[in-house]
Formats: sequence, C-alpha cells, structure tokens
Amino acid sequence: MIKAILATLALVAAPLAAAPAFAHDYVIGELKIDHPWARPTATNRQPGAGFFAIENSGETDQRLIEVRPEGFAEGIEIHAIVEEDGIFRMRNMADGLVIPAGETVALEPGGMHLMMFGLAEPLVEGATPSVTLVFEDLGEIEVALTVEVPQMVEPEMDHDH
Ligand SMILES: [Cu+2]
Repeated sequence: MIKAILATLALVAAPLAAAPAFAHDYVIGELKIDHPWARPTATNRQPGAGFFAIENSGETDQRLIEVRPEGFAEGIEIHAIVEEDGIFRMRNMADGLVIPAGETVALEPGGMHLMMFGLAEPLVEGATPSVTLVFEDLGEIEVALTVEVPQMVEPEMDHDH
C-alpha cells in the first residue's frame, strides 16, 4: 500500500515524459481546452478515462458543469482523487470543475479525470470519440478525445465502481 501511494504521488508530481502524439486544442470564450485525450480500454465493460487541460486567460472564474458523451458512452462524470485513511479513492465532482481566472486546471493521469461509463465499444487507439463540455456561463463546445497510449508507466488505480 505504501509503495502504491508513493508511486501515485510520484506520478502526480512528475511531468509527462513525452509530448503528445497529436496536439490539438479548442477555444471557447477566454478558455482554451488543450489536447483532450483518452486512454485505450481492453473491453467496453471497463470505464474509460479522459484528460485535458483548460486554461482560463480571462478575468472571470469559469465552471465546467457537465460533460456529455456524443453517442459512444452512457454517461460521464468528472472525478477527483481523494485520500481517505491512506487509501486513494475517486469522487464525483457533483458541483462541477472551477477554472479560476488566470489559471490552468489539468485533468491528467493520477489526478482529476473524466470517467466514461457504459462504453458502446472499447476505446481503441486512434479513435476520436466526441464529448460536449458544458460551461455554466459560456455554453457548450464539442471536442474530440484522441485515444492514445500514455507515454509513461502508471500504477493501476482502483476503479471500484
Ligand atoms: Cu474515476
């Protein structure tokens, strides 16, 4: 357990080892959504995990209140990782994700992520499933997640839901 925790901490602290294979970004208002991607899944019964960074260059805090899958999954939650009694668990961020003015919020392996439930098919490398991000003040934007293999070794996380 200690080993797993240390590995997770190292993961959170470590920068990504390599640049993404295919960088792409989207702009809505003063927000830039940088390189949305998802990890491949072996089957459609395991949940998918998606990641991106959102940069807020405006002077107003923004809130991501919903992420909708476009056909490829039944539902998506925004998860944070919290520690309870030495065990790391995932928690649904029911109030959404705030991107403070002038800051960048990153969803990345070992930290916050999109969890995509009820996949119609496994996520295979090279696929580009779309999700719609819904912001409280700015409205909606559809972005494509590129399915790709992460460029670093990661510890297995406990996906017990
Ligand atoms: Cu999760």
